[in-house]
Amino acid sequence: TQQMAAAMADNPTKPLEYGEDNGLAPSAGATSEAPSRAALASALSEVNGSDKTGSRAPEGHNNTIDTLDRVRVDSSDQPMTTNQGVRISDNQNTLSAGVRGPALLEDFVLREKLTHFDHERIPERVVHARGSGAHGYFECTEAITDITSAAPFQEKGKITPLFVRFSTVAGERGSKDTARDVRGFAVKFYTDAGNWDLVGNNMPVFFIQDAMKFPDLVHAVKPEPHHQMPQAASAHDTFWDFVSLMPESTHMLMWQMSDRAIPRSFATMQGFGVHTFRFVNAEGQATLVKFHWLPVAGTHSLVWDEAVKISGADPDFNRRDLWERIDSGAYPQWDLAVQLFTEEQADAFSFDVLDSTKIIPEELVPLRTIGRMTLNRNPDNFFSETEQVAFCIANIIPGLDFTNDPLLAGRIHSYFDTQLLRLGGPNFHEIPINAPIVQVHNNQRDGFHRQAIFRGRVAYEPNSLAGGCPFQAGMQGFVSVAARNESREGTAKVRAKPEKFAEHYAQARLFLDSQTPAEQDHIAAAFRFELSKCTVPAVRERMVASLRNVSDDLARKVADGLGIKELPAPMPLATRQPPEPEVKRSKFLSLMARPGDGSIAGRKVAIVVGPGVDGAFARQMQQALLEGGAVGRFVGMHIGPVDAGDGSAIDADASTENSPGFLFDALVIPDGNDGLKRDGHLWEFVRDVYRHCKPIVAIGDAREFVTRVLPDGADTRKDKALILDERGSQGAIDQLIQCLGAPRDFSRESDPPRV
Ligand code: HDE
Repeated sequence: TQQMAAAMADNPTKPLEYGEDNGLAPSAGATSEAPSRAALASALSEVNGSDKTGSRAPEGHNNTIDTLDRVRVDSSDQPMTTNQGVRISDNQNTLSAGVRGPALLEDFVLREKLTHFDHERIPERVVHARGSGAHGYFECTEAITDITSAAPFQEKGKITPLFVRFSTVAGERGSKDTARDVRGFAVKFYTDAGNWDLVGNNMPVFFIQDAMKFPDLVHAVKPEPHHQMPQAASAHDTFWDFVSLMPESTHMLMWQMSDRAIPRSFATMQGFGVHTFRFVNAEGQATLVKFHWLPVAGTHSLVWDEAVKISGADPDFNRRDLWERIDSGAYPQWDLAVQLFTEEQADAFSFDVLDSTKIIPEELVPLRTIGRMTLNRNPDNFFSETEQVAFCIANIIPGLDFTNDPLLAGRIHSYFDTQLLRLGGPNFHEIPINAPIVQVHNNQRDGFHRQAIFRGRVAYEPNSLAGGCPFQAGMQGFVSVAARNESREGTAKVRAKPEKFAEHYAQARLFLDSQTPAEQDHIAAAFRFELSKCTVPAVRERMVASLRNVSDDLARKVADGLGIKELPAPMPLATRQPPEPEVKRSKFLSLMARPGDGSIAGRKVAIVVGPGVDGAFARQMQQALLEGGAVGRFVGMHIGPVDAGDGSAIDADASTENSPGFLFDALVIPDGNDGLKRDGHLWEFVRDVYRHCKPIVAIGDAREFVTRVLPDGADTRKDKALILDERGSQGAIDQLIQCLGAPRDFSRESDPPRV
């Protein structure tokens, strides 16, 4: 697997694209030890039985995604051509009748170039427009053949290639990464039984119970139609008007107002399949299942003030982080865990497992880890891969099936439908990033942009002229589970929901009560912020009335922040006798519950280097961080060489102007550094990093500077993330590394922030 991981990260053309020879190659930890293409091919076929003939690969193995190599283009050492492959002699001047004469219609080079340009844009996704993608693989760590015949889970050690796209939901394609929003977490498994798309989010529930409400929800959260504001934000009247009238969204609102809506990194967020699905074994027996992705790096988020500032300084914050993690070899990883349960168990729950506004508390059904996903290769081309990838919840494989979740039903329709417009016709499955690694055989023909050349005169079935091929696979193919009519009340046509769907608040309470006090404060502050942006008082009050059904304490805090003196009456409940919940407080719902493995991989630290800096310490710190997979960047008053105190030069690759402190996970100010202390940016660095509860290291004379800049009442003795030490001490480096790998300690926080 190690070999496999390294092999799949290889892109043999990359060095040339970056111009490795002229020193433009990415420096920090560029993907190392890339084996040759031949080595890759043999490693893959050894591990997976790579097989492009379209027949099934040997049992327990699967084909590979190296089919993409067919379409990868490397233009180094190549002359420029038209789209017809005709070499272009001059790419500067239009063909004209004389140097000052009119352009000629016959200039097919110009016309092709402009026409292609004119058609370069495709519609962005109607939701989840802004996304970032990566290639990787799934490794099965526990075969569950007794439960499912789904290809990826048939053998321990089996590798399945995949492509992942993370996204925000409301913002447009060019919007910021750190909006307060749900994140999409969509995984396309290229299995040897066809493509399986697990199209999930970083939150386990959704705003609505029925697909019928989806267009309303999206219209409410998107920029308001008259003036197209605000971009990538839910803090406006129409969103809160809608959700305050839809009590079923309350549980999701708790998640959305929590720090999960501003993840530090895609690599530090959980993913969820949200709906209840079915696993089906070879005997056709079904087990209900919920899918969870658990980040190996743990769950870590930003704080709101930080997210707001980052969105200005680096709107690509999460995208850049993902790219750099992969490029530097700090491959993001997640365990795939499942909750497995029976229909009988589901019947007994106080909530309905077909209701996507409910979780199944892990206390009721524990997680079982069955594999691990590793993202180890950046796309070669954003448009071809990340933009054109088409996820579809209907893409499932034998061993899986749906349930009657009414939200899921709408999704099964919607994803395929939307791609028809976005990707221009019914053949988008042939776009390389979407193509399965198994050969497609059917009698579908024609349509825009058809790539496959089907041979023969037969495009129908039954036939005798082609020997009956392609033939139906029968029980070898996808078979829907027969017993999946969960409608206990009969099958007469209705527009209605089961009774348990009418309870909307118990799990919102469960979530809130399971958070740490600091997280609860962040939730209250988020509600306050969002509702304070609403201009219609009735909307604010209605939302507070709804919150009273979750917690009077929360409602009071929010009301205080909005200047509402008297709490409105609680919103009437939709059910008179809400069922008693099984779990009222869960160990698993706080971000602190899964701090990760303590690794600092992928973290970024600013090491401040002004003239006279203790260069030996700065370098030692950088080296120690690098060994842990983190990046220590030398930040100077300007980029370029800085004279260290020992007469050497340190090369600053960032400046206090171009890389503000809030972009980093920690700040290190070594001893010496005189000039920098007169740089107002550095004062802001310290204040922001302190306010956002991130570690600060100050050595020697930097200690006095830092304590002067900190707000009144800052605790300089007990605060473990405030590391003030003597010059020459060794402890500071280890202390920083420990703090960096741990969740933030929010005890520094006050609301409002201290002066
Ligand atoms: Fe989506 N959703 N969705 N959604 N969704 C889309 O498909 C839709 C829902 C999710 O990176 C669209 O290709 C309906 C839940 C992700 O390309 C569209 C309903 C969950 C992505 C669509 C939902 C999701 C999408 C827009 C309610 C979490 C991005 C472009 C019935 C489990 C995938 C596209 C990517 C994208 C429809 C609700 C996740 C229009 C109708 C619940 C991660 O088809």
